[in-house]
Amino acid sequence: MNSLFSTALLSVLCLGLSHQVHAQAQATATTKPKSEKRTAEAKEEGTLTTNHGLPVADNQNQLKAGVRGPVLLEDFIFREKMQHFDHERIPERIVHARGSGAHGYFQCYESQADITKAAFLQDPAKKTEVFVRFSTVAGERGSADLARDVRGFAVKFYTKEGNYDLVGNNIPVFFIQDAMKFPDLVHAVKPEPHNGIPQAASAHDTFWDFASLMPEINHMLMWVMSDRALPRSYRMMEGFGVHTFRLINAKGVASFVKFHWRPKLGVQSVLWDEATKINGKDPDFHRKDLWEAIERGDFPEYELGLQVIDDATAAKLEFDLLDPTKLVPEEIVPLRIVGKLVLNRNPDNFFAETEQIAFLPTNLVPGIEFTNDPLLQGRLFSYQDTQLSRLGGPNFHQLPINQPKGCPMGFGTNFQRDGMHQTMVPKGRVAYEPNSLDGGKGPRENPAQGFISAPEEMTGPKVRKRSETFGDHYSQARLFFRSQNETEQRHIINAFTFELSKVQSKEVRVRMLAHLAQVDATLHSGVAAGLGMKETSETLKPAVPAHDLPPSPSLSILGKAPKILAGRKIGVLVADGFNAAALAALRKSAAAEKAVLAVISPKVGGAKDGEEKVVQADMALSGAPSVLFDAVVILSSKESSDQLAADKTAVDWVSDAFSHCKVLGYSPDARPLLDAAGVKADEGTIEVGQETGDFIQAAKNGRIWGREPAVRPRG
Ligand code: HDD
Repeated sequence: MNSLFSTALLSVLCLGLSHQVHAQAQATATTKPKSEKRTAEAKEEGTLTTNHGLPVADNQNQLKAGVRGPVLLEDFIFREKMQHFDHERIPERIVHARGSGAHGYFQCYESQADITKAAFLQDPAKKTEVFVRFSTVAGERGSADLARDVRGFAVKFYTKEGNYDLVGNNIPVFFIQDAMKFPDLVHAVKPEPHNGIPQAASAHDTFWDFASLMPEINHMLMWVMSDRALPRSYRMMEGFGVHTFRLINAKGVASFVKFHWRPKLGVQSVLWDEATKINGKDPDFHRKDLWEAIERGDFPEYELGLQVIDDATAAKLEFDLLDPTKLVPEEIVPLRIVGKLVLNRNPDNFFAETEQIAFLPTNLVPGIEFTNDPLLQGRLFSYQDTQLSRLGGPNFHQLPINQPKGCPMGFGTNFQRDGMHQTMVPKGRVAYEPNSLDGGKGPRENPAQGFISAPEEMTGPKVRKRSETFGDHYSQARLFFRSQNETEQRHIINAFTFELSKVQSKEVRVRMLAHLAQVDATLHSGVAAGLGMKETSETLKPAVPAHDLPPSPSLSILGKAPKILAGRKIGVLVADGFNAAALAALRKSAAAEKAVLAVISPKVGGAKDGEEKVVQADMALSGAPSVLFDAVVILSSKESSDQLAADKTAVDWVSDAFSHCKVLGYSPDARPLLDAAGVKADEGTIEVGQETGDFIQAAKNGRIWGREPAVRPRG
């Protein structure tokens, strides 16, 4: 029987199965009764129904005129099911469409009453529930995690004074200074409208055209071209409130504040070449990493740091605190660490929670206020507005994930009524205030506890104008670039070169080079050389030329990388005849360091150790490229190493690990594979047997950056 015929016959047989057979099969597979004496009521309990409660007898077949006849329009059970399905999707977020969320809590270390009256920052014994959503910005909902992009870091605190949302990013500055330009920025970076290309990428003409015409973007460009835009994990990423906010204490004293999240695991990034490969082999890399860490009880933690700035210090800063393209160096205002955020529970349902959560920068609590930052001021309108179309009306606060569940008053203790998707049933005849008919039982305003905006003086003419104090677009870009070490600077140069190489308009490339020349001569010459462009870039005469600021070491990721393996992943490639004792020793050391170890073998069924015992693999070689791991080990016999040396997938596994500067452990017999992969001995290539100490120590120190210029000069 040929295979086409047998498949066809099989499907006919399957279609012929009666619904009873299906129902029986399902009962055995999923709902096997615990006791033979299953009662009629118990069966009723598990009965599948329509949305209106009608029990469904057959969930396999439409209603037809004869078993081989057409479907009847009257099949309301089918129509209801299909209609619900047809409407399952809601509009994706215009930005930050792709995200991943988690529940957890926030706890302050001590009362912050001296600077703010916010209730969730007062009592160290109190845990405040939170939901956090991490996201990429430009890509659509189905795009890949490792795009070169900013990451969203949005935290909803369910406080007893209502929800407080800190809707931040993993980069402390922004592309533009005024929200008026936000739609233009997003249109420029999103896929080009005529052909919808490219997805989740800034490397195209419209983004760089816009960038080259907006000098205020230059500081942010340094960050997005740096490895900050390629996080290793959401667990290893900083977060920032970006804008300057105001804190107000109970006495009414106000100070400026910048919010920072610091990951306990330190900041870590991947290389651009790794990012592009991860996107292909494991596009959910970040989402899976977060989910799996929480599932195994390895709860991501971040500390909340505040840069508190009094008015006198603010007046001395040489830039305007209201300008969101500027940061306050930590060397000038150090962080005050005030509490921790722990993510300890995965969502039960992605759509209901991660997709339907609505963050609003207007969700404030007494003790925290806005400033006049013109980017923030525009956000105050945009988020509430976008939820109306995304979540279908003004009652999105009633969705369980958006309800202010920390607040004893609950939601809806006011006289707002009706609207699409109203799920409450307000009682009584009174829906207004003041009134004399509710007997004083209805809600009333409360000046003692309610939110009162700090009485800030407002003066000035009505103007559409940018403040001159926002005029310096290059000094902090230069500060960032010059605060990076040589490796980090090389990565920035390579990123600009890659992105601008994808730009077809030469005029745009020339304009961008002119900006880079203002930022730093090495940056400019590196990118110009990478592009092979000799055009002069001397033409730009900025209104405020860059001036030198003292470097800020805290801006370098590598400068402050912790020497730990916690939360990192070691990939061990095992092939037949490998040394079982070495694997056991590696497992033990990895566990001691709180690292995760994954065994990879040519086949997922596993490999035989030297004693012929089969050890199961966690992943097969073809689905587990070395880019998924932070450090790698190869354990094999001489014979299996010879075989792998002729297998391109295995050779790539090793040569990628080497050229991505990873620490590489190997059993002596694995040498032929290493040679085939072009591995040259250095301090990061380490023999592993029962003794694993040197390998672990080297892996804790991080990548072997000294390798990079020779093996991967273009990134
Ligand atoms: Fe925004 C979503 C962060 C500027 C308009 N933004 C959104 C999310 C984050 C940020 C993390 C995703 C929230 C979630 O997970 O649901 N946005 C920022 C930061 C900004 C910023 C840190 C600058 C400092 N955003 C910004 C401006 C505007 C918007 C200037 C418009 C005036 N942002 C939106 C939006 C989104 C959004 C269109 C899309 C989905 C949503 O709001 O709920 O309204």
